[in-house]
Amino acid sequence: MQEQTLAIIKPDAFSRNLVGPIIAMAAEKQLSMVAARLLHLTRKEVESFYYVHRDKDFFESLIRFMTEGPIFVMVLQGENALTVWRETMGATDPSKAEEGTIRQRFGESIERNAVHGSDSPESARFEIGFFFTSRDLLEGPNS
Ligand code: FUP
Repeated sequence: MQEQTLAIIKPDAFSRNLVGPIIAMAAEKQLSMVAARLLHLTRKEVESFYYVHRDKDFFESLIRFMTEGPIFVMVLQGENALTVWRETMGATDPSKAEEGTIRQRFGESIERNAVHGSDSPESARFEIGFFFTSRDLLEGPNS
């Protein structure tokens, strides 16, 4: 099934110039970029994006991290894109991530874990809509 997922290269990876290597890893898995933006999130934006985690004790720290520098946000499209991208990222905690995954290679901690990927079709819809309009998508419903 062709799917679209929202992927973020987080401030830790962006600041270490890892956008290129991470995009290359997506391409190797046949995931195509159909939209992309560079931006530096505000506190309010991170609070909304990570709304489901608002009651967690790591929330404050997560906001500080996600606002510390620019991020690269993209929509990846391909066969089973959600699962394929999550497998390419590896486990949330880099110390538990499989060999060769992005988080195992580039993640520094459970918080500074290099990348984000939508975890369900519902969150993919919300997250893509959070950053992009259908006009931004190369192969969206309006193209
Ligand atoms: P994931 O879907 O793998 O990104 O993981 P979660 O949705 O569980 O968590 C979202 C983000 O919250 C993680 F990417 C990093 C942060 N987090 C922490 O900082 N500490 C934790 O213990 C768990 C998650």
